Amino acid sequence: MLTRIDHIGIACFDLDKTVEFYRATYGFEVFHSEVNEEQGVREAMLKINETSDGGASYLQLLEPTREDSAVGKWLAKNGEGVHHIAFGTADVDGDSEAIRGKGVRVLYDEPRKGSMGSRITFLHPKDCHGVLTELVTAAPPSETDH
Ligand code: V0V
Ligand code: CO
Repeated sequence: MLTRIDHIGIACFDLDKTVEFYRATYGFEVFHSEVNEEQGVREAMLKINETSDGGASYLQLLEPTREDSAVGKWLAKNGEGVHHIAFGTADVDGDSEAIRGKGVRVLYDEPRKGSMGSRITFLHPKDCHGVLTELVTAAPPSETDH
């Protein structure tokens, strides 16, 4: 069951400048940052609020580490902006299989490593009315590394 907006992924050319915009304009601070080489991103998570399911909602600012990454290709075509939305679930395996069974393309056979030790998968934007959609199961609090 999808229980929250886990994050909104925003593609940017310059992570440091974009982080500074969100800090100066809204007062959001970086909660966590990391490089995910598999996904080809350098990212900063800005926590917006905690949610009643024990999780939280974030903005995820994404700068590509290479031009041929998903975010690099998308930025070259579209410029900066909202790249994906992510729903939080306690069971990314079960929920993604159920959604696959409805005929939506799930991009990975098994969930992969996401931000802060989470497990993530993506649904093809062409099957989701133009929205690249991610499903996230957060790491248990003890495993969160930030
Ligand atoms: C591509 N398209 C999109 C899109 N990216 N539509 C909406 N939102 C997006 N973000 C459209 C694109 O305009 C094309 O439509 C069509 O899909 C095929 O795109 P393409 O440019 O040829 O690119 P592909 O097919 O090589 O790759 C697209 C997919 C790729 C979605 C398959 O971006 C992907 O694998 N994404 C999942 C991984 C990811 O995004 N990682 C970065 C975030 P037309 O022109 O044919 O109509 S990592 C992350 O979120 C982490 C680590 C986390 O949360 O923890
Ligand atoms: Co994401």
